[in-house]
Amino acid sequence: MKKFLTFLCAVMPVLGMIGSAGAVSFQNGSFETGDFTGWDVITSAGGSVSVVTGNSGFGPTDGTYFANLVANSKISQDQIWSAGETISFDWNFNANDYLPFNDYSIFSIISTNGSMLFNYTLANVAATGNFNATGWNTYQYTFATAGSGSIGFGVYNFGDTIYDSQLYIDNVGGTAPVPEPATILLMGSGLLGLVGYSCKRKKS
Ligand SMILES: [Ca+2]
Ligand SMILES: [Ca+2]
Repeated sequence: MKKFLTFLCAVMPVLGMIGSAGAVSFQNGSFETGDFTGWDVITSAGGSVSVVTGNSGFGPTDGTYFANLVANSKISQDQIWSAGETISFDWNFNANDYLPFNDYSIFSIISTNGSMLFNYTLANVAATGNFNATGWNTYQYTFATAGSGSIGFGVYNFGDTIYDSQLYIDNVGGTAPVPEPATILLMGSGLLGLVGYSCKRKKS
């Protein structure tokens, strides 16, 4: 038993380090507080946001609530991420307009230094169809390099300021990177070294 405890003492700090290399952790990523606690909200030109239990026949994909973004509005959170980390979210674009008024919705990542790292159109009226909804989809994004910045979702009017389209968001979260074989090897040899060290100390 004592030996096992000694082993645990040696291993725990290393296990701690594995998880602390900068990981995305969304606050209130499923909007289950019933409001936008943890989120930054920006609205312009008739835009509005709300947290709802249902809209236009759609319910949440996780829990009781989801975010409802209308017209010109955006929600975001500042995060720190590590290379190989994946974030995931559910989205549903409800096009409440007709072409050529090509309202659109985006997923964006803006670096802390202000540069746009990723700006992706989730859907627009052209792709969805006049007055159509995409239904719920899941989108995943994996960071190639470590960094920090603002991760956000937005919906925008195009060509007019009426017939406001909507973007629904739910179940926003991140998963830790899967260690590469080389990393596992390194960690393994590190653990062996630590165990060896604790054994040596016991003998002397
Ligand atoms: Ca939810
Ligand atoms: Ca519109």
